[in-house]
Amino acid sequence: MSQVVHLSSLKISSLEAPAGISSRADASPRLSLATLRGLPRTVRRPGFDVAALRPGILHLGCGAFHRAHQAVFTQRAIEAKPGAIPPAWGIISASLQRPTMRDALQPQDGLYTVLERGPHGACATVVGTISEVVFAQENPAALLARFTDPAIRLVTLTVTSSGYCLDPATERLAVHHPDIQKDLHASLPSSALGVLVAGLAEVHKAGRRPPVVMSCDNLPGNGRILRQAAIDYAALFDDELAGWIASSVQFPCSMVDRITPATTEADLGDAAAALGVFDAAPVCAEPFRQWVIEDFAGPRPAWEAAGAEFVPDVALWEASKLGLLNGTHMAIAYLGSLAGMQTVAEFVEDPVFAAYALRFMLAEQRPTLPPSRHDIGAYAHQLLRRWRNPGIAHQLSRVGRNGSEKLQARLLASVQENLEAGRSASCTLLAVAAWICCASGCVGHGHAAETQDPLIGRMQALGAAAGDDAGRLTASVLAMEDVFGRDLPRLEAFRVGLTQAVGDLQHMGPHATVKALLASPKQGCR
Ligand code: CS2
Repeated sequence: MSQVVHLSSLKISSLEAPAGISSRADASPRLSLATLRGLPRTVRRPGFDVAALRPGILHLGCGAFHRAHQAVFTQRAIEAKPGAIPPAWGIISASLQRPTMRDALQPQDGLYTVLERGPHGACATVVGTISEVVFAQENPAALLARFTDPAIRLVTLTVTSSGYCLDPATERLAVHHPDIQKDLHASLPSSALGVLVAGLAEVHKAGRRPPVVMSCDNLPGNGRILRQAAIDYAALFDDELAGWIASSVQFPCSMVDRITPATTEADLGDAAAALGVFDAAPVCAEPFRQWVIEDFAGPRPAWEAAGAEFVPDVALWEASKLGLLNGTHMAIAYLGSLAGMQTVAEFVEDPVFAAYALRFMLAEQRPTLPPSRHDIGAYAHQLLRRWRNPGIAHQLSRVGRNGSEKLQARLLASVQENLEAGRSASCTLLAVAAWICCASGCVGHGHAAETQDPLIGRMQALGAAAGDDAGRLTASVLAMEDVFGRDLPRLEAFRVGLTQAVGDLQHMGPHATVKALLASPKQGCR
């Protein structure tokens, strides 16, 4: 049973913890197997022998989301099967880009704290399922050796949509992507796709049964996309391997959900206060967590005992989550930034913006979902409650990162479908327009905010050339085929609506623009 601890501070600093380790690490004793037993009783500890845990999963991308989601589900699943001695399903987690997590977790024997923050308080749980962290760039050979260990039955990924190195127009591997090119010329790979295919190649060479490979990223049909990207990568040098991956490796799709903001200095302080020892890698998350996984064959943790659902097809869950949660997140990130706000909660506390978010979800995303018995109205209202959670300071700057790579699945697909069906898409057009204003720097009466995006240089140049001419800005941005494709910019209703929305945002600012939009006739919003 978890116990609620009222942690010293629920006020969140906007400062991200520098490199995950603070100077306080030197002064206090550290969270580790040695200090685990002495933790206060208010802290929930792993209900199994952490030191005896045997690895069964290799994970690529040891970020905050993985540690707040899959590692927690796995801990609960192991706890639900006390008979398995010594317990299996420890996770070997690979950091692909930075050594930060390896450096933070290694001295802690892989242990870290999840600070679960709800509206009425927080509780601290120490998670013990990460058996080892490997930094791929420093030690690709070690990572490959772990991959080919026959005990590894599952390979999972959280590398964000950018980590798949996809061509947005085709959703196939972008062969000329610098990370892919670098890997193709290196003796050992370090990109997610490179590591995955090199690992599978070794397993194939050894004539062994391949592990099940599961994407846990927010992409539509994430398993199918990953499977195709792995086949494309392998086909660059070995057709036979590509064929074996296509015929023998399972890539189930999955829908993952838990709001997990970046760890802040305040979180480090709260974790230390709850534990009485220093933890360099705490992660904070909302109480809600969901995982819907496409059925697959083969051994796995009893994740269903931890609340995961196994279903024949995750498409509906995926579509609702991407459209309603992740799509609205983008609208919130850019409109909220233009309004000078910092967090998702701040945005949905404003009644005008909250009404906009609801209309966006119910009138524009709902009609594009596959037919089902799911209560999408209830889902949308639950999302509003989750976003309002005062314990979670989800930074708009973080939610709005890499928008150019996320627009297609989260906003553009539904705009196109709605406009082609003759339905309204004005809320979604406004969200796309807000991204254009933020990324180009042409914010008019809105607040300027730093936007992180791989295309930021191109967007800023287009903004500088267009000045305050909304028509010119929109036309030049729509010519970016790698973001908008060819078909959508040809739709007159899209071009005209988007130009109007960019102009309105620049002249009236986000709040007055949203108010005016809400005054226009409603469609299907309950
Ligand atoms: C967010 C997601 O940053 C983003 O793109 O929309 O990280 C979101 O918080 C998670 O998918 C919630 O499960």
